Amino acid sequence: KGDTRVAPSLVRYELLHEDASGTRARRGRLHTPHGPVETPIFMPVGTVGSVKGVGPDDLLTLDAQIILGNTYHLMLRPGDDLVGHMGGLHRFISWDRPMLTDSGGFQVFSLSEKRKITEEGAAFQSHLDGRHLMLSPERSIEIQETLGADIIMAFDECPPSTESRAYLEKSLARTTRWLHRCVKAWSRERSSLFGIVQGGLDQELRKRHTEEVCAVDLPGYALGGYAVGETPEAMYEGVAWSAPLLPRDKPRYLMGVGTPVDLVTCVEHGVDMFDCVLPTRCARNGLLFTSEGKLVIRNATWARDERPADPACSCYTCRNFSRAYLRHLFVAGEILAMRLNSLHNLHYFLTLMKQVREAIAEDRYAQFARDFRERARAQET
Ligand code: PRF
Ligand code: ZN
Repeated sequence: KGDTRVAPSLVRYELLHEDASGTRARRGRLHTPHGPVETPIFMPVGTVGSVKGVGPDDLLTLDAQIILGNTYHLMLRPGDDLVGHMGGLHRFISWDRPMLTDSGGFQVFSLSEKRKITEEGAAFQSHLDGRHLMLSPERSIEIQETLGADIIMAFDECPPSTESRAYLEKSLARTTRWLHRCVKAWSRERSSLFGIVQGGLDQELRKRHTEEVCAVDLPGYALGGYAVGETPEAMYEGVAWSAPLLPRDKPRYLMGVGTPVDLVTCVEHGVDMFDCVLPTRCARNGLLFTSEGKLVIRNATWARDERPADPACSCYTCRNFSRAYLRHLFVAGEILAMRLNSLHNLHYFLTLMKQVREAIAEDRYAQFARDFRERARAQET
């Protein structure tokens, strides 16, 4: 346990209701210094300090409750010292609702060409200008505290599942030592630290690491190491098995997930928080999530279609524009296409989570999830 200081946690999870229809789904509320977050929640990703294509005013209209930023990107550009100088990330990007930052380890491994991991941390070359840099547990916490997010993440390694068992064991033990270093470096002044459980799909490794991470009393815990190339079924099985190992009275965050069906299914297993670039990235590629399935807006089929992208949607895009216009904007490469598509997709994800919360509150989540998956399957064919 190490640190025995009694400090009031800045982020506090209130478990409001557990679904009584036979799932592990939970309704909760996360109290943060920038206000409450109703869970289960989807967090739009604002990697470099902007949710791509939409502004803070749009996010308020969409009723986004919390957004995510990335240590890795922001330390490279514009730099954490600059953001600190400008009064912190909230002030810099003009967002006064809750924010979470990821620790950077995962991004070093997915984005940086040359990187080397040691006990000290991760040495890497910037993917922007090739600068040699270092990210350690202490440095990651320092950067995240300078950025000033409400929730900050422990510095972890997410090893590829193709690594040997010997390597995975070594990596997990090191991630645990890194967690203890993060806890020691954490000032507890403004940001609340969440631990991250790794262990891939191996039940024994996952269980052991869960115990090591949860032995540290933290305001929340995350499941890392999922959605990194395994099939959705393998991920669901892993989450179904490992989410219940996390403490019931703390929020559970499944990192980097996922599709609408992923969200609905993992909520069923007791996950409270999600983040993913899917809605915004797909929007920029002209792929819209709708109540009728996925819609490829560039298709010539829509050239003269007067209907909105999703007739069942009440977002700004669907209330005002036809498929024909959205297709035209996309084909013409207009910037507005990205914004309108992003507004719609984010509205879809956020509204889905609102429906999820209502279904849990009304003890009908099992049926809700079954119906949702059934509809999704029918739309795929
Ligand atoms: N660790 C961290 N961030 C992450 C992941 C992880 O394992 C993932 C895996 N899906 C996404 N983002 N720190
Ligand atoms: Zn819409």
